Parts: sequence; structure tokens; C-alpha cells
Amino acid sequence: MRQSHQLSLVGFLLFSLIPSQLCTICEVSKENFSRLNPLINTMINSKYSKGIQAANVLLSLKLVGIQNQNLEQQLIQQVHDNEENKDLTSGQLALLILALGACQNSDETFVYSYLVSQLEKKFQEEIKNMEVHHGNPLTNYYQLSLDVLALCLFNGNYSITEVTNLFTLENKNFYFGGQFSVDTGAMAVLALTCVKKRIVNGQTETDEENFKHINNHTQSLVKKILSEKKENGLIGNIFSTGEAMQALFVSSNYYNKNEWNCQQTLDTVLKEIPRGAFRVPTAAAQILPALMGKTYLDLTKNSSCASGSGNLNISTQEPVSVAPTSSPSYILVHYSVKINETYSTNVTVPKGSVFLDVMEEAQKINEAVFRFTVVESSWGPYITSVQGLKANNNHRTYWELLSDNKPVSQGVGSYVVHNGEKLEVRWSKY
Ligand code: CBY
Repeated sequence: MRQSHQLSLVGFLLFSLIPSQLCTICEVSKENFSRLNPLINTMINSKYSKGIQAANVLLSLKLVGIQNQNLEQQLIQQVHDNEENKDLTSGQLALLILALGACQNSDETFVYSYLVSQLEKKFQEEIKNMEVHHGNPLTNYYQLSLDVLALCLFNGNYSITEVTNLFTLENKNFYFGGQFSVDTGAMAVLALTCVKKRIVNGQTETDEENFKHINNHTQSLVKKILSEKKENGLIGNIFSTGEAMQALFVSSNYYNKNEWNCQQTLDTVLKEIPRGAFRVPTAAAQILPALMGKTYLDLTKNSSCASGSGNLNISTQEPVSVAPTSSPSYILVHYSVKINETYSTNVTVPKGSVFLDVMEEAQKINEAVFRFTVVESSWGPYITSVQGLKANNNHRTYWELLSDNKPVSQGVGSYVVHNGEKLEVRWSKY
């Protein structure tokens, strides 16, 4: 009785707040499909040393309807090899579930239900850490959003009240150094939209109050994402645009048509593909679904996964590598490590070197001052410590990369350095 009462209220709210379930999508037209080939080639031809790097790629390929048995096997192997998945962060496990669970029939998804229970635990550990460490999760809100999304899509347990309280726009975890993280906001919108849909469809129960809050949070996040739209149509930067597009696709009833010119965003992204912006497989994986008009919420719709590949005419030639010049010319850069004091040196590296090469050269010059450690992330190498001083999520500390005093927008493995540049790794707080 009480339940049906709640549902009727929810139904009323639905019709008053969401006049239509319209989903505005703009996508690459058939004539332009070949412009996506570099993305698909990058994803298919890259070697994935760790299974988890492949998760994002597999997920993306499945969404646009491309099968890749190889990658799928690699991931399944990883799942069998370490059954407890102790070394995975919550978001990595969520991605694994999304990738393996995508486009399956219901009996197959059942096989992975133990992964979903592991994720429930990891999500709780994130929340516990926030309680103990001044609201700082073990990882970050991008990963918490992935957690909620995977739990929501694959029938895991989570408390709606907890989710409602976590994802308010005011929460500091949406910001890094005062700057709103579009990637994080977009992933949160996708997660909240999934939760909202389940409530509306009567698959999850909640009260009117929570439902109203979820709507309001989504609304403010969408507004904030739109406020990060640049003149050329990118939202945040080139790397956050794909996920921002997905968020805007599923939330079109929260903004007016004239607030976002989707076609302009699409055109700008398409122009960036041949310039090599998406050479990192994860970058390609995160942009492709949106370009094909897909979102992570389509993952459990079988029909959506099957279509698409028939239309994409994929040519899987090896990516054309730029032939290195026979005699490398060298460039000189200035490199510093800044903690309180600044430690500097000049470094000579071959032209075309990346930030990491400079750090390695500096380390050879002075091990005590310039030694550092890296871990492999889905975007490539990530610096975890310099001079033995370790980044710590509980304290929101990290090693920031700068060029000529401005933060760079790529990681150490991708950022190509230039002659005369002033590079710095700085002990910072986000
Ligand atoms: N993924 C994650 O957990 C990462 C989430 C993410 C929001 C991510 C960007 C977005 C995405 N789409 O994946 C993110 N970065 C986070 C959370 C962080 C923080 C990591 C610590 C934590 N609490 O988890 C932190 C410290 C604020 C951070 N990113 C730092 C950096 C710098 C790394 C420097 C280093 N020590 O190696 C750097 C290089 C910025 C700088 N100038 O110092 C940085 N991030 C960049 C550039 C990026 C973009 C990478 C783009 C690229 N082509 O390489 C990014 C896509 C990303 C990865 N960060 Co962070 C953001 C963007 O530009 N749109 C889930 C997991 C399962 O994969």
C-alpha cells in the first residue's frame, strides 16, 4: 500500500519535472564513418600490458558494435587469475564489470554477479574512507560515479540516500585545485541518470525527497558542465568532451536546445582526430561512443550493442607510424622539481621526447634529487613519488606537471617536450 503510494508520487513528479524522456543525440553521419578509423585502429592495434587498460577499450568497442574476442579473453583471464581483485581500485573493478557485462544476455551476466558483490564492498570502503579522512575517498569521485553506474546497471546494492548525499555540486570532490572537473561531473550525471531511471521504472524504491534531490543534483551538474563549454564547442578540454557529450545526451530535458550546439562540438572533435589527439587508447575509447551517439547507459540494452558494426567499415591496418629521422637532433630543456625549494637542471634529450624521458635523464644526472616512481594508469604512466615524497589521496596531494608555469593537459608518457621549454614537477594539493 505504502509502496504504491510512493510510486504514484514518483509518477506525478516524473510528469511534472520531466515532460518527455527525449534524448537529444547528434552523431557522425555514415559518410563520415571513415574519419573514425584512426580511433578504432588505435584501440584494436595497441598492446595492453595490464588487463585493466583494456577494459575501457572493450567497453567502448562493444558499445559501437565491434567484437574483439582477444580483448575479452584477456579480461576474463585477469578475472580468473585474481579472483579477489584485491589490487583493483573501485573504479577499475566497475569498468571491468561494465566491459564484461556489456551486451550480454541475462544468464551470462549472472556469471559476473560475484564481481558486483565485490564492487558493493569497495564502494562502501570508499565511503568509509570519506568518513575517516575529511571527506576524501580512497580514489576520487570519477571512480565513485563509475561504481554507482556499474551497481545501478548490473543490479548491485547501494543506498539511494547515500548516493543522494554524496553527489551534491558543492562537494569538493568535483573540483581539482578549485577547477570543476568536467570528466567527473559527466560521469556523475550518467550515474545519477541511471539511478533516476530505475526509480521511475519502479525497479528501485525511494521517497519523494531523495528523488527530488537526485533531479536537482543532476540539473546543477548539467548546468556546470555547460558552463565549461568553450568557443570551439569543446566541453572542458578535448579529453573530457566525449563523456560530457554522453552526459548531455541523457540529460537533454535539463537544458534548452539553444544552450548546446552538439554539431559544433562534434565537428571540432572530428578535426582533432587526424591531429593525433586520441593516440592514447583510453582517449580513443572515451571519445568514440559519443561520436556514434551512444552512452554508457546503453550498455545493458542488447539492441543498442548489436547495431552499429554493420555500418562501420573498419579497416584494421597498423597505424601509420611517423618514420623517425635517421640522425636524431637534440633539444635542451630546463627541468625542476619543486617541493618548498626548487631543484633544477638542464637536460638534453632527442627531439620528440616526452616529459618522462626528461625525468629519466635528470634522474641519471642526480639520482638523489631527481629520483621518482611511476605506476601504469589507464592513461599511461602516472608519477606517484619524487625524491621519495609520495602522493596521497587522503591528503589530496599529488605531483603536478607544468610547462612554463602552466599545468599541462597530458600525462608524462604523452606530453612531447620542446626546445627551450621550462618543465616542472611540483608538489601540489588538489
Ligand atoms: N580514472 C581516474 O581515476 C582518473 C579520473 C580523472 C578525473 C581523469 C583525469 C578523467 C578521466 N577521463 O579519466 C583524473 N584525472 C583524476 C581524478 C586526477 C587526480 C588523481 C588522484 C586521485 N584522487 O584519484 C589528480 C591528482 C587531480 C590528477 N588527475 C592529476 C593529473 C596530473 C597527473 C600528473 C602525474 N602525477 O603524473 C595531470 C597530468 C595534470 C597535471 N598537469 O599535473 C592529469 N591528471 C591529467 C592531464 C589528466 C587528463 C589526462 C589527459 C591525457 N591525454 O593524458 C585527464 C583525462 C585525467 C586522466 N587527468 Co588527472 C583529465 C582531462 O584532461 N580531461 C578511472 C580509472 C579506472 O581509469
